[in-house]
Amino acid sequence: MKKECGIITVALATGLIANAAGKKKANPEPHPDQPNVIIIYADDLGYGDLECYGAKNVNTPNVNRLASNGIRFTNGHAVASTSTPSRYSLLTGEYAWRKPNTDIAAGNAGMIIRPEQYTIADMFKSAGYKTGAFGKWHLGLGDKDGQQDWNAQLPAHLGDLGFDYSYIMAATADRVPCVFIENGKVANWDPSAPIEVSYVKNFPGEPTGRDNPELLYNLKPSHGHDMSIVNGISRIGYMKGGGNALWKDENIADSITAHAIDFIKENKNEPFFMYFATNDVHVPRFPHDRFRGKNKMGLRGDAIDQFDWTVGQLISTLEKENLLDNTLIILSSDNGPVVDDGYEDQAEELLNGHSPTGDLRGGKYSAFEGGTRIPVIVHWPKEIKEGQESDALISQIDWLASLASLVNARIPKGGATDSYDKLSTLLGKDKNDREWVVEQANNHTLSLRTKDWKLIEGSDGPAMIQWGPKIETGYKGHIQLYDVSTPGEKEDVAAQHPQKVLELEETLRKVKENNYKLK
Ligand code: NG6
Ligand code: CA
Repeated sequence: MKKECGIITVALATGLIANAAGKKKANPEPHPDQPNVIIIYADDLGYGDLECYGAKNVNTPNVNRLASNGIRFTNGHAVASTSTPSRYSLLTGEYAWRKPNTDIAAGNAGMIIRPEQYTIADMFKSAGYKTGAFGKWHLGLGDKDGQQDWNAQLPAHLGDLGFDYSYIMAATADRVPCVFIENGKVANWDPSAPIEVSYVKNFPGEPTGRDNPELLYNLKPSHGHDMSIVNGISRIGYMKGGGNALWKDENIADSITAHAIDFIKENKNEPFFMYFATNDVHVPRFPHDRFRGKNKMGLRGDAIDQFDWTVGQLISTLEKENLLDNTLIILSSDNGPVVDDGYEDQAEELLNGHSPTGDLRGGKYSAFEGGTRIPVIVHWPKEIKEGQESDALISQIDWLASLASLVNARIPKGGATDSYDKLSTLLGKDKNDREWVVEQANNHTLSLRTKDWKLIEGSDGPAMIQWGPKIETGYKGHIQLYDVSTPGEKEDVAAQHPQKVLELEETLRKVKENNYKLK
């Protein structure tokens, strides 16, 4: 069931704009000059993984071009150091830690954002935009965990969240089901191979990575990822069937890019919003053979190069359609980088001096900066001067409200409550720092980050990730304070600055209780 009340409220709130005579009239039509908006959201791409952020061993000319013709942000933050909570927060404007069951989702999780919740797609739709989502979803589908019938239309999907069109992977490439879902149905569904999925037990007679390593002709796991085998790669979870609908990892980037290009072409005459979430550079890294084996860092480097190619395809489509000038592109990542995240892809051995986090400490999963400080590039030739750099403190939590301000959408009461309008900073009109940003680590430790300081809550987690990746978590049994005016979080200075600790602790407490509003 679609959110009837929500729609009426949004339509009333946003459909009224002043006409030339100053009278209010209902106007669902977008303004003819409204820009298209594309969020290009990479997966696990680190602060140091792009040439324009200092990386040496990769080829990212297309991303570099966006940066040099737009704004490169050096103090941009994702909301969490893993995918599901980060994406939840970006898409709803609500911190994931306020809501249970927003941790890394299984491939058969029920839809985490519920239909009645307000989303960034609802916001754009209310302003007359066509909305599309492509690539990695990882926020569940269907009404209940594990109850999906993958052979029929799913009862709850992105169409219920404001997306007119979607072509997505249910979770991640390392989680079953390994099929694309188009508008809530398995794309290219194969009646001869009905799909079954379980995260509890295997289906009789189906091979697994654990029992049949001889079938792993593309990639072997280094930790975990030893359940069902699809395309010679074992995954997390069990699945049966799929037949022609099963993806080939080497074609994932091509496939989501082709669908996104079609969406751009089909909607070139009206403003559109596109959430374009790549599978790159998440594991299993198995890019197309145009890229595979080409980068000296091996598959992780190949995946970064493939990500850049994808960006180039979108840019050249926009150029051909004469849309580039009035399209706002925001390029970023869902969380910080990880090197070995569970497959023998030699990412560790072949780094060749490359530092995925740049000079930040920690990485994906962690409470340190490497977990959440990510590249952010904003490009909009019509409105943004080229060659800018901004060190303003910004967070992805604010993108919903900022973009609402851009397209004159009014957010209904109770929607996107943690998101603030920071549009002028995002468009480079000022360099005002957010007063603070809140960040969530894998074990739910929260940090409060200001321009100069970072407070990390106490927690009893281990100092290092325990299951494989060699990453410092940033967890300690007591509060830590770092001076982040220089990178690296080298020394905990909580003892030297008790007043600062108290002040930041108090702010974080109020944010948690939801009674601290930004100025
Ligand atoms: C972990 C997976 C890791 C990755 C991560 C989610 C294992 C051993 N590790 O549990 O490979 O899938 O979840 O990554 O299973 S994220 O970027 O989508 O948050
Ligand atoms: Ca991720």
